[in-house]
Amino acid sequence: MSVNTRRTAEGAAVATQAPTAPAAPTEPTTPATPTTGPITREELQLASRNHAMPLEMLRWPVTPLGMHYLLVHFDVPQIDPVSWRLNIGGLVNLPHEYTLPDLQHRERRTCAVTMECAGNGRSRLEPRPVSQPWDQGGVGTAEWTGTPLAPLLLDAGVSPDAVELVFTGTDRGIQGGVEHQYARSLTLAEAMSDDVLLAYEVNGQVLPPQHGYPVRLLVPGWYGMTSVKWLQSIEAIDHSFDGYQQLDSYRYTQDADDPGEPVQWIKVRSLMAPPGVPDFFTRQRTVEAGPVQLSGRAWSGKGTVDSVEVCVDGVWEQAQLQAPAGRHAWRGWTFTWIATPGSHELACRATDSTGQIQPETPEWNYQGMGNNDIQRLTVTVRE
Ligand SMILES: Nc1nc2c(c(=O)[nH]1)N[C@H]1C(S)=C(S)[C@@H](COP(=O)(O)O)O[C@H]1N2
Ligand SMILES: [Mo]
Repeated sequence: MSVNTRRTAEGAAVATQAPTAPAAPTEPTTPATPTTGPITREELQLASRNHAMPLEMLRWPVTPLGMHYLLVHFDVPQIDPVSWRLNIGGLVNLPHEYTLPDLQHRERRTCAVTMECAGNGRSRLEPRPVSQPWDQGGVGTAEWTGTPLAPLLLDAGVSPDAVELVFTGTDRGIQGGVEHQYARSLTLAEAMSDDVLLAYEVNGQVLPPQHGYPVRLLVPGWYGMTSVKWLQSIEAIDHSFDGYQQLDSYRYTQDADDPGEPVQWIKVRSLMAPPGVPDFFTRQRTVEAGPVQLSGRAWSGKGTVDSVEVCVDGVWEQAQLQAPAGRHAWRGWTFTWIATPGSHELACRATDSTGQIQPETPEWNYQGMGNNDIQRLTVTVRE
């Protein structure tokens, strides 16, 4: 398989050659090359389809539905729940076909999970990878309800020859010149983790169409691309999955030809709910002088958040931490700031139990993945 310049960021159209396909794909119009230029019409188109969580929603421990971020590569499919089936097959002893009620009648579990798009923070890189141009709001926490995946895999009897499971969604489109259904894989061990769910409800409601109705995979701790929406099949295979969303996209790479490393666990990050009142156009903040309660949330996919620090005009101090809403959910933090008149710079950063800390400046990569750089905001304090 010729990968040529196929490796690109999430959602980006890319100048590419057809790998070995007989018919050349339609020539994409946007170059994938990172740019320092203004936001393009294609980026605006993606940004308005795939909305962020407004940062004031950090005040809620569970993000209200509709305020959770959204990322859809292709079109939201329209799925008839009556004819919908989930197929489990490939290298298994007993292939299964499940209806929605079949899954709903199995063990039911609810879990608060912080999900973040791997491309969150992408537009803050320089030069900027041309794709969904997230600033910082590509994150949210929801209470997902579903059935654990592991018992379904045990029922299917995955063959000892199987090394990975491929999760395929119903949605189809073209990315990097390759037409495919959205699909991602996990190793058998990863898929058997007790945390992994097939979710059919979110925040106590039926999954809305945009979040994967009727059933999505949910892999807590991993960046969002792993949690395949509109799930249609799970297939056990005896090799490493080489689908576009696995091998070409979601890699930490330095250029178009670098195979790089796979994007997996969510890096440590904290964000602050912007204090005071915003300016409509610039979003700059204004607060009254005196004690100001700063607050926000912090999370890490692999470890647990051990500390959050707040920086006022270059001086770091510890914030107070709250208990997380769940093992895979963010935890709240607060900090009382005595605001004095003038202009001030605020920042926050988290450290997790694996020793990861947020970087001062973004760590650049070609696809704009996993940028967890420190949030900074300028606040004007009035007498
Ligand atoms: N089938 C399918 N699953 C998908 C996607 C997609 O486009 N198609 N996008 C992925 C990405 S990149 C992210 S970040 C999350 C977003 O989930 P949400 O829109 O429910 O927040 O879904 C993932 N699952
Ligand atoms: Mo994503």
